[in-house]
Amino acid sequence: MDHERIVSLSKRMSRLLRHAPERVGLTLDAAGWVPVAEFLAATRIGRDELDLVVAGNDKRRFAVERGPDGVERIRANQGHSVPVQLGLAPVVPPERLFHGTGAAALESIRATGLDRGGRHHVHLSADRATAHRVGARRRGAVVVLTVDSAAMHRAGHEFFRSANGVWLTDAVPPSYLDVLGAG
Ligand code: HQG
Repeated sequence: MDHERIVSLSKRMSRLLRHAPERVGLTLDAAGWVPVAEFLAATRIGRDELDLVVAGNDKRRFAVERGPDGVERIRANQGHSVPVQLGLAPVVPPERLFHGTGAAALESIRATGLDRGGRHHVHLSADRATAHRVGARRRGAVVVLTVDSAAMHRAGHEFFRSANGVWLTDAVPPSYLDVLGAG
């Protein structure tokens, strides 16, 4: 399977497992899982294709495992807009985290901080380079904001780390953002 096909399948799988399972008649369980067999039947994706997407995914967007009932299941590791409980335990964040975005969002972010929009959490990166890649998906110039995650944590904000290393938190108030030093 060529790279383009893998990327397009991965996007389709993300859409279904994070945002719109009902589009192919699927229902996710409370933690976002769906049996692999059901997923394959509903999407007409082949088993080999699914394995390639899951194993070859640059960001480990999907998890496949056997549930307590022995049934093999799949879910997206993060990024949902449908209500799911990923069951992540709060963890102590590093001193600083990063958020990459487009210059057009800066003014609004300065005023209100980072909000989670349609997703469950604000997504933060552990390093600048990753944040830059996330921001590069936006139109226009990329800006990388530094988040004072240590201070947020001291003030009682909870942080989670998804299975693929994305840092998640509810919201980042403007006072914890270094927007001036963005770049
Ligand atoms: C922006 C990718 C104006 C925010 C990545 C972002 C990530 C504001 C956009 C994951 C704002 C939301 C998530 C405010 C936030 N005013 N704009 N107050 N607060 N924004 O796609 O972080 O490929 O929901 O800067 O690796 O870009 O999907 O979030 O630009 O982990 O696996 O609102 O997506 O992973 O956009 O990306 P998104 P994101 P995947």
